[in-house]
Formats: sequence, structure tokens, C-alpha cells
Amino acid sequence: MLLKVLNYFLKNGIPKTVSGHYAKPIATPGIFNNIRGFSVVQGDVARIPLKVKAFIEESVALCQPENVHICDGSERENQFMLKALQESGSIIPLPKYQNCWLARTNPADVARVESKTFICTEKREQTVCTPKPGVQGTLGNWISPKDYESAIKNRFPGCMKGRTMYVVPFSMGPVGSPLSKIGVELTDSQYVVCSMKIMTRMGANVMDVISKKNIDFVKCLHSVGMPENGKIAVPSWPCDPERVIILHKPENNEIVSYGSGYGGNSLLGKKCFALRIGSTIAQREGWLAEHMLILGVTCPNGTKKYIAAAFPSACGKTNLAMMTPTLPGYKVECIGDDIAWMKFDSHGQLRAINPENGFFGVAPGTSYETNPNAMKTVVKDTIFTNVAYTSDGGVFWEGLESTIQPGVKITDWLGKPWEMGVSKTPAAHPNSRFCSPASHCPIIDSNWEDPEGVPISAILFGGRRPQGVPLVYEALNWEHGVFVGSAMRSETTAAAEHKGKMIMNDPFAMRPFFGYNFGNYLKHWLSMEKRCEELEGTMPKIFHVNWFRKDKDGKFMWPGFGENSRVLDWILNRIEGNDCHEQTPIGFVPAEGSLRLENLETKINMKELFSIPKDFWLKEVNDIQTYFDNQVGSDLPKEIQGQLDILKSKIEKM
Ligand code: GTP
Ligand code: SPV
Ligand code: MN
Repeated sequence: MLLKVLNYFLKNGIPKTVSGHYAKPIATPGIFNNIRGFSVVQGDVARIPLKVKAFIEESVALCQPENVHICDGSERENQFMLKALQESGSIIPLPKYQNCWLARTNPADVARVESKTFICTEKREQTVCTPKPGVQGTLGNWISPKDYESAIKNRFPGCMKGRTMYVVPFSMGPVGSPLSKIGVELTDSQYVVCSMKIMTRMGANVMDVISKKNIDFVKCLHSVGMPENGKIAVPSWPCDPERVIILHKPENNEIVSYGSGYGGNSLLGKKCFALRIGSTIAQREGWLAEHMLILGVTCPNGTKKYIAAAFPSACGKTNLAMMTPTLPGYKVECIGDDIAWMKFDSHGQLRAINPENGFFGVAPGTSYETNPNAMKTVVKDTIFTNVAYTSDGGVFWEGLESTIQPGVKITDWLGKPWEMGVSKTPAAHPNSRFCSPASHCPIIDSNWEDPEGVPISAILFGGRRPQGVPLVYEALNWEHGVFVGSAMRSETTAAAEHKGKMIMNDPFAMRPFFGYNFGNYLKHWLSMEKRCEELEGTMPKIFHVNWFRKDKDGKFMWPGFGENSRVLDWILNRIEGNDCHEQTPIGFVPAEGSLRLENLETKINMKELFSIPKDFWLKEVNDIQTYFDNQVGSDLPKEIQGQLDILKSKIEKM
């Protein structure tokens, strides 16, 4: 056993501190700490709650790792991991910044794999709606308990041979908050450990919460996998793309992920836990787990409101959450950029927390012009994935052209020389990302870790709609707003495996993330109004926004980014109950002159930007009807069909 421990240090090196001095081993190697015959090289077994220990033992027996390392979440441990990753060639340092690193993946492992993501329940209809016969369902994938078991048996036995299994205890939400939930991820990827340290509250204190409160935790098992022929194509990024599978069993609070090291596939606290498993817990407990950013906006008179917004992947959440308003006197502060957990308090006020601790943001398009706050966030303690790097030790992606000094050479995400204006392929992968601590964001809200959450006054839905959909409109009431969410559509992006740009239905920006039947999800959303009424609260107002409408030449009609503060200004006016709206068949839009347009650099064709073309909307309502008929069928709540009928008759009368 001692030999195993020595081997571990030989392979991974003795940890170095940031300053370069050799550090003592992280903890006394636990050579007496046996988990069923496997040596625990790091960590304190005595501190592990019994049920966590049982989970580790089971998984060790299945995956057969060489060692087990129980993560304590310390900075010393983090540096140890980063060094080991560097030595194995998995990451390279970026000396232009402070403690920043670049990981490049196997080019076959670059995004979430929606087609290989499954939810397991006894009955199919618990997970998915029943599509029309002959129609392929697009609202999630169901797997039977039997197939779930065999999917695991066909992949996991011995998959961690020769590797270390890391035990990562983490909290989604501030440790100890009544709105937070706990998970334990077992993984054979050091990249995952370092990323989970950024994205979640990770560490030994989480184990203590499980022990003290005797609460349940979400079991997350992850392996980058081992291809059947034993050959790892890219040794610095082991994975098994052919056999990738991401499994969820809500009944057991269990996530099992195999074959990918990337983002939402492997950082299991994010989409798998906080959204898929989270939405099932939220349904049971009467709250909402949503794919939403949360921001605070203060207007010139000092009033501050909080807004949550659901846009599909790569449709502008991070950018809105960190925006620099162009309207004078406005201030935006960030609570979260991807996920919101929202619950009514005892006064009927909807309150939201960001369950995450960091940002896993889209790199391309992020720049000092579009999102300076993100740029200031990513220069410290950040792991970049699949961006390009520069000969002066920095990063590069599409949108950063003006930062490149003469003479600086660029290497693309595949490791090949890349020349600006000459190379025909993108320098950074379109789904390349930065992973940074939220606390480094210069406009992080002072209440972002408030255990009670922040009060939500408005919910925005939106997406990439090149045609027909106006810049902003307000839902007439809650039920209409839930309909607007259910009818959301957006152009596909590089965040998942979809090829080409097509308009896809993405209700509530949750299509890839529903943990249970979408029809029941809609009923749950509709039921929120009654819940609020009983507590004598006020429901948030619902809006739909579209920054992405294009003109005849294919150019964006609205400048977006910081200029979106003009839309927030109108929304705040509506929250205050100001009469600055006019009714259209689809909802309320800004009354003439109520959207502030002063000092805009480009002239906006407001008539076009807000036009509601009858032929477009006739097709839209028919497409929505077909979608509901094909995909949701008898699971569609009658209220939602009723809303579509009303919209249809209004459009027909136009
Ligand atoms: P996920 O992290 O995948 O959930 O994405 P996200 O919703 O956080 O999207 P993000 O803010 O990272 O934006 C994705 C892309 O859209 C980036 O390339 C942005 O530059 C671009 N984008 C964001 N906001 C705007 C906008 O207001 N106008 C335009 N034209 N582009 C925008
Ligand atoms: C998304 O795709 O919505 C993301 C990135 O936020 S990932 O974590 O990969 O899901
Ligand atoms: Mn997202």
C-alpha cells in the first residue's frame, strides 16, 4: 500500500506552492484509511459521512481506480492538481495572466451531447410527453431502469483502472443556505476537480454539512471513460466519444456520466444536478429550477430591482448578466449567469439564488467592447477550454482581434498556427469557454450569496429570432407569460451537437434540461400563481426579448449588449406600473417614444424592429400548434392551448 502512495507522488509530483517552494503533502497520506482494499492517498476518511462512504465503496468496486483522493477544496490541493495537469500536458499555463490555464480537448469532445442524455424513470411518461405516433420526441430522452443498469454495466466496470478517483463534495448554493443542495461527484478527471472548485462551493466543510444535518446528497459518478479497444486517441484529454452517455435517475437523486470531460457533460453540478435533477426536486418541493441568469438593476432614482432571464445556450445570458449600461445613471450587478433556483418566501415574494460559484462562459464574441466585466473576470484563476493562445502567453478568440499586438503569433484551438485575416477556420472553437470564479466579477452583486436569495420582479424569455419577433413585448398576465415561455423558439448554436443554424423550439430555454415531463412542468409553472396568491404576494411580470432580429441584409437591427439597458429601462417602468405600453395581438410593446433612444450611435428602424407581420405570425401560431400537437399531445395543459387559441384569433383579425 505504501508503494501505491509513493507511486502516486512519483506520477503526480510533490505539490508545489504558488511561489514555487515545495509544499508538504496535502494531508498525511491515509495509508491506514482503507476503502475496501483501495488506498486513500489523500484525505480524511474519518470525516466522510457513512452514506458517502457507501457511495464511494460501491463506485470503487465498479470502476476499480488505483487510488482514491478525497478532495478538501484547499488552494494547496488546487495547485497540486493544476501542476499534475500541466505535467501530463492537459493544460498549459498562460503567463500573461494570473493563475490562468488553457485546456484543449479531444476535438470529438467539445460540447454537450443532447442525444446521449437520458432520464430514467419507471414509466416513460414520467420523463417525456407522448409525441404523435411516428414523430421523434425532442423534449428529452427516457431510458428504462433495465437499460439504465445495462448502460452502466457496459461502460463502467474497470473504467478507472490505473487512475485516481477523486471525491468532490460540493454545495450548489452558499454552504448551509436553506435553498442550497449538496452533491458528491466521483471523477477520474483532474480537470473536472479544478473546474468544480471554481463552479461550486467545493470542499471538506460540505461533508460536515451532510454529517451534521444528516441530509441527502445527489450522487454524481463521472468517468472520462476508456475506449473498448483500450486506445486513448488524445492522451492529454482521455475520453470515449463513441460511448458517451449521461444518465439521471431522479428517484435516487443520482447522476452517472461516462465518456466526456466537457462542460455540462462532466461538471455534474451544473446542468445535470442544478437543472435536470434540480427541476424534479423543485417540482416535489414547490419551487423552480431554471436556466436563467439573475441580475440587479439600479435606476437613476436609486430604486433597485432584480430580474431573471431564460435564453437558450449561447443566446446572451452571460452578456446580459454582466452588462455595462449605456443609459446614464443605470447600474447592473450580477448574481448569476446561467441557473436560478427560485422559491416564494413566506410573504409570497419570489426569491432567487444562483446555485453556482463561477461562470462557464462562451468565449467567442466576448471582448472589452461587448463585455468588459467578463474580460476583467477572466484574467485571474481561470481555466480556458478550446480557445486559441498567443505567443505572448495570452488567449485569443473571435472578437479579440484588436488586442493582438504586431508580431504576436496565434495558435488555434487545435494547436495549429493561425493567421488573422488569412486562416479560413475559426481560431477558437465556437463553443470554447472560460471557467472563472464569480467572485472575480467586478460587478458581482453584494447580495449574490444571500442565503435567502434576491427578490425577483420580472422574468424575461428570449432567443435568437432573426425574423418577425419584436425587440421586447410584455405578457398580459401570468398564464399568458407561461404560454410565451412554452412557445419559445431560437436558432441553434454551438453549445450542443446540432449542426447548422435552424429555428428550434426551446421552451423556457429548458429543452435540453427538463428533468421530467414538459406537460407537468407547465402545470407546475401555472400553479405558481395560486401559491403566490395564498401567500398574498405579487407575481413577477413576464417579458419576451429578442436582441437578434435581422434586416434584409442580414445585419442585426439592434446594437445589443450595453444598449439593452434601454430595454431594461422600459421593463423597470412597467414593473413600477407606469403607463408606457400599448397593446398588440402578441402582448404589450413600448408606447411611441417610451423606449429611450437618445445618443444611440446608429439609427434604428423602430418601425421594422417592432413590426408584427401578419403572415409571419400566422405561420408562427400554426408552427406552435403543430409543435404542441406533435410533441406535447395530451400532456398540454388546457390553459396553454387556450392561450394559443386566443393568440391565433387575434392574429387572424389583424
Ligand atoms: P450559455 O453559457 O451557453 O448558456 O450561453 P449564454 O446564454 O450565457 O450566452 P452568452 O452571453 O455567452 O452569449 C453568446 C453569444 O451571443 C456571444 O458570442 C455573445 O457575444 C453574443 N451576444 C450576447 N448578447 C448579445 C446581444 O445583445 N447582441 C448580439 N448581437 N449578440 C449578443
Ligand atoms: C449551456 O450549454 O447552456 C452551458 C454550457 O451553459 S454547458 O455547461 O456545457 O452546458
Ligand atoms: Mn447555459
